[in-house]
Amino acid sequence: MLRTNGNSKRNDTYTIGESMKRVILVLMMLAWAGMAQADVTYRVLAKNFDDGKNILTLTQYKIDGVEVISRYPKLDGKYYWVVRYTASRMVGMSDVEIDDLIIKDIKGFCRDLTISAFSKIKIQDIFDNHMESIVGKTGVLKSTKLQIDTDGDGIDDTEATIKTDGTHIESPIIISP
Ligand SMILES: [Ca+2]
Repeated sequence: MLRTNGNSKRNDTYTIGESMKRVILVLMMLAWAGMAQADVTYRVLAKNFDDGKNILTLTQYKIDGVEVISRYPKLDGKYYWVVRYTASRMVGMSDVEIDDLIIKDIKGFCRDLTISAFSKIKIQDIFDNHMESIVGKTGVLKSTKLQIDTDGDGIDDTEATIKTDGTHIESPIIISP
């Protein structure tokens, strides 16, 4: 049927092209949203000297696109975090090794920020949604067991079942060969 109508065929092709474009656009938006909303990014803003003794790196961090606020005054309107390096930590290193050392430290802080952001949301979720049945639960522990070394040879040989009233029952630990 399409073959007999050139216009119809062209319209179908056009429609498929448009919906493909829409799918690609949606995928790109999802990818962008994913990148912008669930990550920690860093940008090294500057290197500096501390009274000629230490090298400082000034690094800006963002969690989900939101700047991480620090106690330092802003640099060009940006918050930054400082790491200090002494010569002794960098002596003998190549330029690449020095870069790697600094980036490793920065990524360590990114890791801390990720864990902290994750924990903050997760703990709230657990508290709000996964502890419905804990309040009101009751139970009892009548005794508990201790493993002790009665002859002082460094190997526990006796198990004591102890109670809150000061009584206990001892039984030997059978060590299987
Ligand atoms: Ca023993």
